[in-house]
Amino acid sequence: MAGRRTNLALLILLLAAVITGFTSFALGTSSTTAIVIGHGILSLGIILLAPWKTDIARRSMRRRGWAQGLSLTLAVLTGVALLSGVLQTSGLVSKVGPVTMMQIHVGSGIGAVIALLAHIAVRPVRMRPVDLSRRNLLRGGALLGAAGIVYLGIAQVWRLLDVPGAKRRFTGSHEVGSGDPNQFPTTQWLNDRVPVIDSDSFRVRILDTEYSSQQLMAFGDSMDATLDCTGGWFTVQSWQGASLSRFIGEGSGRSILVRSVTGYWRRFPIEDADRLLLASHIGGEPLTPGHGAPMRLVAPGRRGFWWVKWVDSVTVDDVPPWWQPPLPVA
Ligand SMILES: Nc1nc2c(c(=O)[nH]1)N[C@H]1C(S)=C(S)[C@@H](COP(=O)(O)O)O[C@H]1N2
Ligand SMILES: [Mo]
Repeated sequence: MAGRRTNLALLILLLAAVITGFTSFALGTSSTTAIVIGHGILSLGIILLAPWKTDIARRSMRRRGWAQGLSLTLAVLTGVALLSGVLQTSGLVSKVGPVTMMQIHVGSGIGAVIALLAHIAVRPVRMRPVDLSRRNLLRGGALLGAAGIVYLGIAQVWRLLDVPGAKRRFTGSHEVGSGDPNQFPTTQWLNDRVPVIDSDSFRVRILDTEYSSQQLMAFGDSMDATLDCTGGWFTVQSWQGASLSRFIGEGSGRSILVRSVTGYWRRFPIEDADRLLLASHIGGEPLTPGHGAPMRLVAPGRRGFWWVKWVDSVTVDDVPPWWQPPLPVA
């Protein structure tokens, strides 16, 4: 009975941790604070249940074979995801060799879910009415309360040690090189590559007209905005170029499609036109190739993956803005 309860609690916590983790990536606007904190607390709840789970696991050790290997894989992946998550919040170690702490965290997290689904297929956990008894709900509440205290405790330790993670943004990201265009990383979403483009002859097509980067710059629009990558860092910079509202009026369609020469794209609600800047410059200097030269999108309030680089076309159509994968697929 107690074993079943622990297993069920672990299952719910892990799924909830994955859903909140995914959501804080996909949204990342000002409303995500609670989700990011919730992700931390749910995940710490998993650590608190570890002693009970170890007990259950020890008892079922007699069953050998690949099912046991699967359990072990699940335990290791969960452990790595938890450890890398806590380390990520500290900001102390951002890389292990060529991979970032956030990549380890997301990779092991996705791996853990796959192992979990396989584990459930082998050893199903069935819900019973007693699982939702008052007593069990109170137990769940107490567990989350304890996890909340651990969460605050860790935050307090980071503050006392004055580690970089003490000054995180509400998305969980750490600040790098704000105000200095040469001091923040260049990143690609998955495996996109910096294309070779001749900035002088390149033209971006906005609706039906082509513009050079000089022409864009001549519009003279400027905006201070925070680029916040799901990789776990953010930077505040000043960007120059042309606001999309100069070309796109409300009512001309439902969404704005911004495409890169690489094939990467994102779709925005038409109402966002006056909040989106097609930038050719940063801090008054031309963009570097890594940062999206000749022109890249600046999308304040949205996570970095919306900030399409090497933009070659901006079009308007009647496709609803939500008709796209929540995270880029290429
Ligand atoms: N074409 C294209 N644009 C892209 C990406 C990409 O892979 N391809 N990555 C996005 C991601 S995930 C981030 S965080 C920002 C990074 O911008 P930066 O390299 O200037 O820091 O660019 C975005 N724009
Ligand atoms: Mo990113």
